[in-house]
Amino acid sequence: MILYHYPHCPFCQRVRLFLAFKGIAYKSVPLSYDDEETPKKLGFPKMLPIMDFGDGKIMNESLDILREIEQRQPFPIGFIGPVEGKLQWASMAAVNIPDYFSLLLPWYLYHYQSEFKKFPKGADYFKTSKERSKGRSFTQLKAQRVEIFNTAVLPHLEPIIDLVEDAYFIMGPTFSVADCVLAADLSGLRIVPDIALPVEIKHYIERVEQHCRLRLLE
Ligand SMILES: N[C@@H](CCC(=O)N[C@@H](CS)C(=O)NCC(=O)O)C(=O)O
Repeated sequence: MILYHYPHCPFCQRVRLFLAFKGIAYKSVPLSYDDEETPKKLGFPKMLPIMDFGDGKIMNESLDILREIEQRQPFPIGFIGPVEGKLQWASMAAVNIPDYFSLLLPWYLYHYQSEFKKFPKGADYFKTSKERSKGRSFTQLKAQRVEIFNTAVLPHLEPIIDLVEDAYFIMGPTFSVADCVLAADLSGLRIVPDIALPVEIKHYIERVEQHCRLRLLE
C-alpha cells in the first residue's frame, strides 16, 4: 500500500491516524505541493490523499479510503456501531468553519519544515495559490490570527468542546474512526501562536494521537 500525502494536510492526516490505529504498514510518499504529475499519473486531479492499495484499487477521498481500510482490515474495529452519522459530522465540524484555513495556512508553511524545506518549489506554489484563493497575503493572515480565531473560529468550536469535554471520544468511551477525522482536522490549531485554544480541544487531540500512537506535529 502506498499513501501519497502532504504531511501538513488534515485530510491526509485522517488516513495516517487510522492506519496507525490499525497498525498497518504502508509506504509513505510525501509529495511536493507543486507536483501535478504524480496525481495525474495515478488518474486523479491534484488532490491528496491518494491511496494505492496495491491490487489495482486506487482511491482519493479520505472518507472512502477510511472505509476501504476498515473493510480490508476489520480489526481493531474502527467503524463501531452507529458511527456513520458522527463520521459525517466530524468530517465537516472543523474544516467547514468559514475562515478555518485562513487561520491555519500560513502556519502550516512555518511548522511543517520537513515538507516545505524539502520542497521549496512546493512551498512557493502553496503560498502563491493560497494567498490568491484567500485574497490576503500570509503576512496579513498571520497578523490577523487572534482576531480570526476569536471571531470566526472559536464560536464554531463550541459544539466540539461540548462533545469532547463530556466524552472521552466522539462515540463515548469507545474510540472510533470519527476520532481520527476530527483530531486530524483540529490538529493544526495547535500550531497557531497566541490563540487561546481551549484545553479540552488540545487534550482531545492528544488523546487520539496517543490512542493511535502517532504524533501529527513535527
Ligand atoms: N475531500 C477531499 C479533500 C482533500 C483536500 O482538500 N486535499 C487538499 C490538501 S489539504 C489538496 O490536495 N489540495 C490541493 C490543492 O489545493 O492544490 C478528502 O477528504 O480527501
